[in-house]
Amino acid sequence: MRTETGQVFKLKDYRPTDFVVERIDLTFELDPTQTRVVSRISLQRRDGVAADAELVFDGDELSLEGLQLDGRDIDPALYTATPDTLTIRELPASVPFEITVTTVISPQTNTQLMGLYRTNGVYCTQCEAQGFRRITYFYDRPDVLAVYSVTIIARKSETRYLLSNGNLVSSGSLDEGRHCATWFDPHPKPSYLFALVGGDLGLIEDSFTTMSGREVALKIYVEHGKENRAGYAMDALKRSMKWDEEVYGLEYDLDIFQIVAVSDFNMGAMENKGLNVFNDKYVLADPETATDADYANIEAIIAHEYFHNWTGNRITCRDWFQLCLKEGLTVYRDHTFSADQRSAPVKRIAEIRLLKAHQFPEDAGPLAHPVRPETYREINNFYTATVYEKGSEVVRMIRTILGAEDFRKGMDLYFERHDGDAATIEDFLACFAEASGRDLRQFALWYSQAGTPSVSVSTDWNEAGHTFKVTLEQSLAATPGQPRKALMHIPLAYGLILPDGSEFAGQPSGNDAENGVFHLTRRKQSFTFTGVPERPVLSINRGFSAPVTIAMEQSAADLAHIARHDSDGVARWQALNEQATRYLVEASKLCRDGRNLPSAQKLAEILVATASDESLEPAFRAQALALPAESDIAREIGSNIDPDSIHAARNAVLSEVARFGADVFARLAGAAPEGAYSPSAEDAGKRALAGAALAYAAIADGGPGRAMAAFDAADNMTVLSQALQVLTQSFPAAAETADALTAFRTRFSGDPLALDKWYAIQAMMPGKTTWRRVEELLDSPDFDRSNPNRVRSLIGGFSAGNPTGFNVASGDGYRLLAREVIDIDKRNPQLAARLLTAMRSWRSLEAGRQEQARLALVSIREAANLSPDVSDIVDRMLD
Ligand code: 0A1
Ligand code: ZN
Repeated sequence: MRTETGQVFKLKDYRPTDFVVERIDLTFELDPTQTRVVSRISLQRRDGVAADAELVFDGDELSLEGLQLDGRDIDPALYTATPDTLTIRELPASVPFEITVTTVISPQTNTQLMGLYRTNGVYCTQCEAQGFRRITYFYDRPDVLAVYSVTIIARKSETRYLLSNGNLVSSGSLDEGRHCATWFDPHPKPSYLFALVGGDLGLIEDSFTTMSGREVALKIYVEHGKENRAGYAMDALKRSMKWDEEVYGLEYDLDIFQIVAVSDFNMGAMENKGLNVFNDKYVLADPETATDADYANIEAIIAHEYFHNWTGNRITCRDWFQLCLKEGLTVYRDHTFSADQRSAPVKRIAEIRLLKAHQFPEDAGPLAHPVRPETYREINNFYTATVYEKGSEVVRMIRTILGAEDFRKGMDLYFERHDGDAATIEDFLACFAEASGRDLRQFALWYSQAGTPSVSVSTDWNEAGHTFKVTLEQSLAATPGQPRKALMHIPLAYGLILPDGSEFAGQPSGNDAENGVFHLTRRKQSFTFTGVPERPVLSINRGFSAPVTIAMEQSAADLAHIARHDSDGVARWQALNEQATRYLVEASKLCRDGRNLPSAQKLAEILVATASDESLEPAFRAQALALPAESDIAREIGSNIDPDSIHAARNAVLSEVARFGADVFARLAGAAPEGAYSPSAEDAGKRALAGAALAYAAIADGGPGRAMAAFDAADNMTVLSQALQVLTQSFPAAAETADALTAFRTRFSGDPLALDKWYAIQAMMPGKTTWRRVEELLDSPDFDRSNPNRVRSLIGGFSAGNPTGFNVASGDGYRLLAREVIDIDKRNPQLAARLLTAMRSWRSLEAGRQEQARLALVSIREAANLSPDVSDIVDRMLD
């Protein structure tokens, strides 16, 4: 077990390796506890490197079994091997040479799920970011690109399939019931993209003909008996391949593309070249066990990993500081793919919600870091919402600034110039600057400055002169390590909506606005529109063109005007959401002070009107009905947060809306798409609307009858879990709720993914005693602490998805999390560190809870043998 070393890695310290690797030939003899790995590496000293320079390879918990130079054992005096480095001295100065490294590793006892491990009897690897060094000593860094040949030897009985990257070269039988396979990947790649799988799995197959007419074999491997749940993933894969050809002209480049679904996985999925490994949650779906959201996630993640083939694999990162080069860009690509496959505004609304829920709090707290960090202690802790989601927003802004045509030119140049490279953000930006002739130097600050900029907006209507002036002013608060910030380039899409709902077409003065976008580059800027016939309403940051917060005094009537008339659907939702947020923030504060709440009638009217507006698509109406979550309200309040008053205020509003729209909700709750279940966006939207309406209708009923009836009648997981959530959220103490939970458990006891939902739904039940329920569930016989999905469902669901339950004033929620983090850290540091980030906003709580949270964090910091992962997070949180 690695423990904390306190080492800090810095972007400015980057330098290339002393030796260049050309080829690596790996042979694995698979065995649960004694897997032998022989690695033959062709190397050459880099030009200009001193003749006495040592070769230093990375390792992690390794022990060396053999070491040769050009086939002959190396004198032990000429090398030093520790569990985490192998240093070889006196190597040839000018001629190429070959090093052979032998290690023996134990996949069965590898509980970190990094390197080679076993999950449900299947051998599988996870090498990003630094897992390869747990397999063999190597230059485990992304700028070392080599051609890999991999031979796998294993017992036939337990490994029907032996897989690695690239194309299959040969396979055959060996003695003693063993067999072997050799794979060759012609595309040079970094070690983090290496993959190996050996297991007895089920398989579904298909094929795809690329735009140049090549046939690619498509294979998805799943646990036996689950083959019929992999069809949607296969369909999503083919649509992704087609989309990348049509939208970016990018074709797949091997004869085979394989996906393996495993049940123990730390993240969502991994883009290993030609052999993606997936958390089975993001592959397996059928109507009985998966929700519409699960289908949408599968589509997005299949696309994401496939798109990495070009943005990540063909062009990779020079170092881990550049992680957003592949992740931000690939998230941007999967977002636009999903928008094209589904309703674009609804997809965008979901993205905005997610960004605000996860990235904004990260950027506002102790874990804030730039999209491209400049230092890290543990790279695993930088697979964050900032790198991924804000990274994607930054790419989206480049497109907004350049326009579609120049953006595509920039992308083309990037592929043309950097194919086969390990590149940097500077390389990436240079392509867009060159393709468009624009200066992106100020824009580049989005990569280096952490924090969410704030833009205050004021307007001035001159009735007599028919002019309308918009003044924007930007600011950016200090973040850890960045006390002072430079001015950013913020592109803000806008519209001026006239009283009749039409849009004013004129341009403002000056040249800081272009194609409906204000370019805010100075601290304060004004834009004056002339010849405006009547007082317009300003719609700003349309479509969330920049990931900023907007501070503007805008009347409820103006927001309602935007909500009704904006030509941009996302902006209409933004206005509705703003109105709801304002009311809820105010109500929560009044609740905290023990005061009466004002009427929510106006809000109720607009929500009910939107819900029943048949001209709008159902998915949009469902989004409109979803009030800001308790965590959204807390974020807006910002400090001295009392989660109980937020909960009470939000419930009061829900009740008022429910009562006001009771008839509408009762009608909508009963509506369902016609025919058999289809995961199409259209049907999913109808179910989403019915589900949102059911929640309100049940509140208006004041009892669980309607939700229980929906639960009993449900013929798919979406409707079933919606009904169960209405029961657990609104009637936690009802006998019906207990019955429904028992029925759900009985029905899905043999289905881990469905059972995960049962754990998560209970973990999110509001109230002061939920922590006790969570403790009981931790002791359930099927609560498997080694399965990350199960752990995330229960502990993650509780700590990140249950504001009142987790933040119970006694501190029991924090203590529960602390105990579990310390325990999980012994086996799986990455998982433990990620769970702990649920406490990142602890300083914005009211004083009593803050103190309880601090004590829990201190108890973690003082625990023995903490991993670098957890100590990095806890130290930053307590700093
Ligand atoms: N590159 C993957 C994410 C990923 C990162 C680290 C992992 O290690 C456990 C696994 C996956 C992606 O963006 O999908
Ligand atoms: Zn990715």
